Amino acid sequence: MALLRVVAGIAAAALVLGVAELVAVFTGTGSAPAYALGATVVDHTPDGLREWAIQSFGRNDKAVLFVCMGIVAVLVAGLAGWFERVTRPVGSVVFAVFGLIAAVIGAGRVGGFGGALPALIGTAAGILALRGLTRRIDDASTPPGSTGEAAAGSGRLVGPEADTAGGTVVGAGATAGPAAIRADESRAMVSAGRRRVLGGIAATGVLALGAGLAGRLLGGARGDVSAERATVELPGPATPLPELPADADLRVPGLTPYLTPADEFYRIDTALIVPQVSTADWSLRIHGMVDREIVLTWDDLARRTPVEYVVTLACVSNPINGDLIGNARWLGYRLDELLAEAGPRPDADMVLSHSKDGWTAGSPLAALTDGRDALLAIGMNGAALPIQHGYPARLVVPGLYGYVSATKWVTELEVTRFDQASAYWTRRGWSARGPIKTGTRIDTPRGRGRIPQGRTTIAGVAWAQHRGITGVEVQIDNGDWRPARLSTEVSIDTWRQWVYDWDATAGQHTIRARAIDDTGAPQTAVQRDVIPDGATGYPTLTLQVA
Ligand SMILES: Nc1nc2c(c(=O)[nH]1)N[C@H]1C(S)=C(S)[C@@H](COP(=O)(O)O)O[C@H]1N2
Ligand SMILES: [Mo]
Repeated sequence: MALLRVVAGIAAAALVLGVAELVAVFTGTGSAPAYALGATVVDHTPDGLREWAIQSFGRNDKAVLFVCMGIVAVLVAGLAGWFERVTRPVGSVVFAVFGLIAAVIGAGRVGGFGGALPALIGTAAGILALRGLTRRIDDASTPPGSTGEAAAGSGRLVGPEADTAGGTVVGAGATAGPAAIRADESRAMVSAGRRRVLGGIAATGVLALGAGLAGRLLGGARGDVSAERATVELPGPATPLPELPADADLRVPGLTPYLTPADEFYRIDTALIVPQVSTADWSLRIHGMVDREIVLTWDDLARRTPVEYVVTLACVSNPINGDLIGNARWLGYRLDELLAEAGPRPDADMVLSHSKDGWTAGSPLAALTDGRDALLAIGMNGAALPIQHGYPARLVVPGLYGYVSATKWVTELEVTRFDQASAYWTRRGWSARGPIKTGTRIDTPRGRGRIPQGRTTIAGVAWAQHRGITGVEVQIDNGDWRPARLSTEVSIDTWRQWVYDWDATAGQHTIRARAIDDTGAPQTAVQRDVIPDGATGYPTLTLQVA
């Protein structure tokens, strides 16, 4: 019966989540406890652990989070079920405590009592199920009538389990005569009871699954904007992007292409459920330290003419030789023009951009107004923004790491000051300012592999957004730094490919690369971690040449 109690606890907890998922269809996806708790964990994960998770699991970091939460939930629910008794509802109390916490968090995330409903109603259903299942288990452990009669016959209680409510174990066969018959009867009743328990658990499981699936389907269908995105019409840019120079992409095997396809573009955000924002509901409010607050709707944007630029976006969490960087064509509206319409006050120095899901980035006002191609982007590589990359609108600012500039699902630009406001990651220990550091990556040869002797192409990409790359140098085994050949520069806002031909000799070799930006000085050799404002150091590759 102990195992059944554990399973009953887990089934009841599944019912909590399933019912909550269904209620959340009406109160908003953000209020489902699994999501609300997960998002809270994301917001409060210590930096070291988060970086480790991003770097170990990459794109799967969110899946790993949910699996870990699932394991904890199963353990807690199992224990709650194990300890629950009809006369001693410890497990129910555990459910209630977790349910209340989830309700408070859900209300907080959705901003209202409605957000508490999924957890409250789900928990109520779960506790009812747990009570019902426990009653059946307790009954099955102590068949009705057996107590008095057996006690009369043998002076002890008959019960097959040690965990009956107040019962002691007795070997039913140990008593002879009429008592043994009664024990047989009670054994039959026990197995009938056991069937009732199993039936109850199965029914709870089916209900949980049904409610959860229905919730997911209805909720997903309700908010999903992928159909809208597929048909949304984007205006053409004022001037079409000029053809890329022929040698902007050197097309070397193993080398990252100059333009990153949208479906290969790295994705980083705190969103456990990708926000679904319809153009009909979207607007951008520019407010704070401005002369005139303005609100732009999607239709307002449609009356303007967009521009298109190529910009290389990079994540501050990108380790040396990492792939949290990508280059795309962005279609959008110049932020300097939009901000000018609102008229930022002279003493403002920061724009705190807010997303639909409550995330924020703090960009220097100067970086958005100094003439660089900072955009409110609505298109990526010739199509509407992919939902994961911020549909319908996001920010793209050349030269700033994403965490201080690239707000996806953007809804507000709050003009303010660095000494008055701080953004999501700054509150968690990252630098308030995040200019992109000059960097390079070796793309090929990859890994610690073996390569054959002879002519070998070493190649990679280098970036120093909004300053520009003027050179890349390669060093073999602590030898002299030698210049690599660069692809044609498209703009100072995008990365450049580089290639170095090497005559590989047998043995082990260490290869390093370093980029040179417009200052003429190579990037720093000092090795530093990504926290608080981006990694530094040379990418290094060790090779065995056969
Ligand atoms: N709403 C929202 N926007 C966000 C983030 C986020 O967590 N939430 N992360 C930022 C970070 S850290 C980076 S590096 C870029 C990544 O953009 P991408 O996912 O389109 O590559 O988005 C930025 N915009
Ligand atoms: Mo990032």
